[in-house]
Amino acid sequence: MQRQLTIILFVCCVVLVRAASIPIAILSPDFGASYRPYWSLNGASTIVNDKLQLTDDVTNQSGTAFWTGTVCNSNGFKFSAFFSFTITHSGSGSYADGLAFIIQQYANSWGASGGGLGYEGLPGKSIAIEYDTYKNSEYGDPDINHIAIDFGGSVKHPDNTYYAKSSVLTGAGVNLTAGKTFYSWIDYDGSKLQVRISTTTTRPATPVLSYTYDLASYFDGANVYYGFGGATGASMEKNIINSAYINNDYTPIDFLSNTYTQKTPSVSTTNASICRGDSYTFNGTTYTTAGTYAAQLTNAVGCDSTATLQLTVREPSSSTTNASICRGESYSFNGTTYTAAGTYQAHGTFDKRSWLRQYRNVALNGQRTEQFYYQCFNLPWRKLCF
Ligand SMILES: [Ca+2]
Ligand SMILES: [Ca+2]
Repeated sequence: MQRQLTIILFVCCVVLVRAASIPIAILSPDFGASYRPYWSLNGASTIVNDKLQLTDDVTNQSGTAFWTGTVCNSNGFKFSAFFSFTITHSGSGSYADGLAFIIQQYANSWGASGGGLGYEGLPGKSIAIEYDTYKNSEYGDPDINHIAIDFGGSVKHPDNTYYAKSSVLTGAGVNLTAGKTFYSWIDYDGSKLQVRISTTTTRPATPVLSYTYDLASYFDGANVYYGFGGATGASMEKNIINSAYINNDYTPIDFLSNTYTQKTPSVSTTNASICRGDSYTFNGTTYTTAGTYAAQLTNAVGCDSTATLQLTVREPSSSTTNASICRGESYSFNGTTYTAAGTYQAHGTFDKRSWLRQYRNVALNGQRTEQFYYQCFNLPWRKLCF
């Protein structure tokens, strides 16, 4: 009896620890062939060994990479991000300058090298979480090992509420200039933006940086691009992003409890056909020619949605019926009765069933000569051509 009970408990435990699969906005476990097409690479950025190399270990480099599709953070601009990065330097000189996680309005820009971290000077509204390995006193850097939040393309730190300095990071076991791989979580719950970092994939309970800010008001509901920047200056380092997981909701990434899948893009396709001369109205626009037309819409949850119309135009068909009658008789053609000689035209939608009836009537009337001119026609039982 004791043996049987033990087995039942084991089965229950297996069910409880099964990982949930969560669709997220950006899934890039690496930057290889399956994921490379989703990234826009700018400046010095390139893909090396299926990793995103923002800069090589050479001087005066600047590079960024952004997910090519915009992301909608409609629910109070909440988001959760997780990424892995590696910073190495082979020489004896100091590390410089660092890398940054960036949210901005453009996908094809990159900022200044050196202390600019590939972020400084980006146009429009943006925020960055920087992982800074070089002390730039002119920017208010506290040391060579700090994490900070930046706004609007500026890497200046107004005060110490914007950064976690080296003593905080070393307290979490993190030295950005140790040549190691790190794992970082950035979560925004609609009020507080928190940054966690570790040398393992287990999300730490305590953030190293917490900053309260109204990002929904700052970005004013705009869709944004997510990506990374990195830079070197007179000193250098290799800045590598190994993986990136980003969701447009507050869903802290937890690999112990969950697995992740790519969320289906919000797109739809409508196939329609019209006769030449007719028109088709799609999302408020009227089309008369064949083509593929895209409309950018806003879906039910306030996010961008792409609707595509694939419109084909059917060419009109024509036929000629030669008929003869004796004087005093009449001839009915497409619903109209004729008694005089002449050429008459009728326009309408070709109806296969009525044409078939007409063809059969002629076959039964041996006294009249009638000819039908049609292109090939697929009858239910055979193909006829005239
Ligand atoms: Ca710096
Ligand atoms: Ca800094």
